[in-house]
Amino acid sequence: MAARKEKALSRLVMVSNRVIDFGAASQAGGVSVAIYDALARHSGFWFGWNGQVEETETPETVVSRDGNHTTATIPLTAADYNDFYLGYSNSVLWPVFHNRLDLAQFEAGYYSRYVAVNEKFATHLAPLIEPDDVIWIHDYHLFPMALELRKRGIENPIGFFLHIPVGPAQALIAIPEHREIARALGAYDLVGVQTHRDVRNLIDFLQQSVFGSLLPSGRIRACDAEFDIGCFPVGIDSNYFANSPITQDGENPEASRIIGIDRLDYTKGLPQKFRAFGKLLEDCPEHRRRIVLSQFAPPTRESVEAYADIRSELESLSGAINGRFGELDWVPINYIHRPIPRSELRDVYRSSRICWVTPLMDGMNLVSKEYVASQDPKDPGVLILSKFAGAAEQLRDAVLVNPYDPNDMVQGLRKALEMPIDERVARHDKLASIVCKSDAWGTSFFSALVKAGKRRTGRGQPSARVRAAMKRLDTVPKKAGPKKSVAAHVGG
Ligand code: ADQ
Repeated sequence: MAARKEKALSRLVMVSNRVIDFGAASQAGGVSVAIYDALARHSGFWFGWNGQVEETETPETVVSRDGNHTTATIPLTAADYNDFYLGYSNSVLWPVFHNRLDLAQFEAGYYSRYVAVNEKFATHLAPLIEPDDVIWIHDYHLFPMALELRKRGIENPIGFFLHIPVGPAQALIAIPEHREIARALGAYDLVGVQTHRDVRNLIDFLQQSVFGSLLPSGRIRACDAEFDIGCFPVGIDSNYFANSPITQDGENPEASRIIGIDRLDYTKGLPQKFRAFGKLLEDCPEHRRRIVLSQFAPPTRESVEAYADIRSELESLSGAINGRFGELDWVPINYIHRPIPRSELRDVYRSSRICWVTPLMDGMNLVSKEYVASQDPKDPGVLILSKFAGAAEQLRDAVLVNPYDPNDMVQGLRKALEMPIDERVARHDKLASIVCKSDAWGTSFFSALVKAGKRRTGRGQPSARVRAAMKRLDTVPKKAGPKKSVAAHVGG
């Protein structure tokens, strides 16, 4: 296999369902962005699905390089795509982990295909692994990956990071295969989640599902295995976003822009946002003509029914609000159904007076951090953030709102619109200091994983190659970087 000849295939092995084309700006999504940024600082490669559907059960692994990045990918079959990706991953695990049991579709055949694709990934990945590699698996599509890799003799440290939130245990145990999922976690050395809320929910789930217990050492014992659970809030490359020359509301001083940037997903609270915006225009006529809501929301997973529903709901809501309040020279909601090219993102953030982030539940929410990092510190915009986004655990100085409560949403919006400059600057200073520190995500997870791997194998010192990698990571230049990790470990 071509991959075996690749000398550079070692170090940090990132595995996620989907590997993006590094050159394509349109492939928006928080997981890809986070992995891409982390791999820019580590040697290693990224393994996963290439986004193609091909009818072969024995695909070949294709290894390619783009600049410093190396990827190893395989295609999926149509059945994989339907039952593993759209089915079990996005119609069972995604809604349930976001506490939307009402949208879950438990169909026969989904779970067996979910396991089969994890087996397929493991079969193709195992031959690429070298003895000193550190393996980092991402997200809910791949819970069983470590188990499958261990079955194939892989003894390397394997970590898992869940990008989405962990819903309450009562929701999770409604998944018919919840015990299998809990058991699968036991094959990892370290399981990382975004927030302290998620750590609590995950421990609660393990206790209720498989009688897991929290040991005095801080490690978790479940299904004859011991592993660490830690909280590692995902960060962004804040230096990149801090570098925008545009000033606030540059191109249209008449109307202040309120920006929304989300994937079109029912978890993002978009109907709640549109309704609250209509209510503000209704209740506060003085703001009419003075503000525009620009909402970018590219569609994802359109073949899943709940996603088609949200699309038509938003189209009808924006149409109704624009029809009711719009005028010849002013359209209140600018609803754009495609991604912003990444190269334009920071300028759009910087030229927007407010960023309005309203998820009903979200693992972290990178948009909120990107907006903060993009602001002019002397004349910053205001972040309005749902208290149910993981980011709200860190970004306490945003204007925090409850997206379920229209009155609270309108009040938050008014507060942001009317906020005096000194308060904007004071809040932004505090937010920016936290966002700058969040660059340490990849480094802190990697270091914790290496340590957790040693605990499992009882091995002494890490090898020279792992030590060199850790040293390199410690010397990554940071803007105002703290040496200590922002992660708060439960285990060790
Ligand atoms: P997402 O649900 O995709 O991520 P988010 O964290 O907001 O959500 O990340 C979105 C990323 O994609 C951002 O970097 C953003 O700039 C980009 N993006 C989103 N919409 C875009 C658009 N319209 N045009 C261009 N770019 C767009 C998942 C979890 C989150 C978690 C991340 C990372 O659901 O909770 O924060 O992973 O762990």
